[in-house]
Amino acid sequence: GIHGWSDTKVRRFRDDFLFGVATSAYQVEGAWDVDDKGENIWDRFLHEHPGVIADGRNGDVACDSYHNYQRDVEMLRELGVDHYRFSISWSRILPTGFSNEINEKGIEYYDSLIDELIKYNIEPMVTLFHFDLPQILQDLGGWANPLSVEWFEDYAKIVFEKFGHKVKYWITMNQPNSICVDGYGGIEFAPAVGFSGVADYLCIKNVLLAHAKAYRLYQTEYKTKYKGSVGISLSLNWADSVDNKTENVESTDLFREFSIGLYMNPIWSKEGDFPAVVKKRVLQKSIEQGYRKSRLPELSSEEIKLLKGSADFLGANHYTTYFVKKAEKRLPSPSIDDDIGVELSQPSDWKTSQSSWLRSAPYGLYKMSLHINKVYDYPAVFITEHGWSTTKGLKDSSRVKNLRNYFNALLLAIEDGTDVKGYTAWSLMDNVEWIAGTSERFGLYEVNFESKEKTRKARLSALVYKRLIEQRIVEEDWKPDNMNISIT
Ligand code: PNW
Repeated sequence: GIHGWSDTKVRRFRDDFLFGVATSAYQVEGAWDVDDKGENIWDRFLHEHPGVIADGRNGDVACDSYHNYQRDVEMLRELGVDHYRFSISWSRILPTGFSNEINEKGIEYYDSLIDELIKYNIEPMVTLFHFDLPQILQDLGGWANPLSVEWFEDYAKIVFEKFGHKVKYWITMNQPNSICVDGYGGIEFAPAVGFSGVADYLCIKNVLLAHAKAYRLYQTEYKTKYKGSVGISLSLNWADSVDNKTENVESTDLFREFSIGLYMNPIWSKEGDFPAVVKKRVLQKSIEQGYRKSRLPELSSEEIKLLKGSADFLGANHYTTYFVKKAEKRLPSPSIDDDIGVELSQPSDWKTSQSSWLRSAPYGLYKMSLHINKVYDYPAVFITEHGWSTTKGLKDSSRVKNLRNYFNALLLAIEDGTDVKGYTAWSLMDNVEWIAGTSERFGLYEVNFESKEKTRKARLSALVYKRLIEQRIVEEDWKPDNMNISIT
């Protein structure tokens, strides 16, 4: 049943529930051209268009984690986390994008990081792809080229060969919707193709197939030996109708099919394939627009089979909730926005963060969980990202409040049957927030980007998270001031 939000029961995270923090390669490593690393699409995009970055700071140096990984692991030990989610930079280990040339210095870096984690009993959770495609592969069309599926499989094979014996948790892709809808549909995300309604759909198909190929590769060649799990991280924000007008309720259903179903159905639905309503809608619009067939490419029956069941867990990146309303104006077409035909908003009384798209709505995590359970029959879930942005400063009470409220929602979701294995906070530390540069800070640790050493300092939220991991409850009389911990 659904619980009230005001009961006083103390809920607790199971002892085997895993707590961690996350980062990604481009956002923290720096050393963009050090030790033979190849150029990737974020290097190229921000070098060519420095003006798009809010504060002008790109990932050339970032947190310099390439040289500071021991300090990073020290912070993980301070926090007492069970796992660390980081990503491997494809072009750091394969400078040509292809597997013909392996950069041993790149391999050494990840080896050292992984060994340091294992030394302190911290489980590495490795993302294979977090937005940073080798530029040379982009020049060949990137994820719009169906051959990208093979390129990714080759890359995954190298990674599994090199690190498979040490890593038990794998994530193939981070947020296909960001990769495709933002990067191929839009222009504010590398590679900034800007061909919405066409390139985004080609990309989604190939990214999902590449994921599935890597999953099958692990299953056939490594699973028996190494016994790890392989999942994919999807952007799973919740969406509710702005009111109960039929047209808005229907638009909300459609929006969920395009933002959740499009990525989940091929892997987790009984029938497999893209959602029928999405296929129908894009086909109809495409024909009206004079295309010979749907702009959304089909999945063949083999592809449907390959994708179905191709994940050991669902990596859920959850940040916020939106209200949905049927679009009043005609949107530019073709585009995925026009195919969906909605307007999104957030109520003004939801607490704001430093990011325009991010307001606090903890109930949305709860409702998202119920939705996933109902539609996909209680899949195993790992929260692979959840976070909050602020400005500089160590007293991040808004992050602490957001964290605490979402943990209460998560505990309710678990009580109602959601199979959540763990939680991963975004992020361990401030980093390069794509085109927001360092103007939006997501870190539990603050990074001083002006300093040569990129000094890290614990924020209040780091101490609160540490305490929560120890206690495994969200304390009843919790307030930053009466927690008996202080920041210096
Ligand atoms: C994620 N939204 O992106 C990415 O995986 C991280 O690399 C990024 O730093 C982090 O979240 C914070 O932005 C998102 O609009 C971007 O809901 C946008 C949304 C969610 C996640």
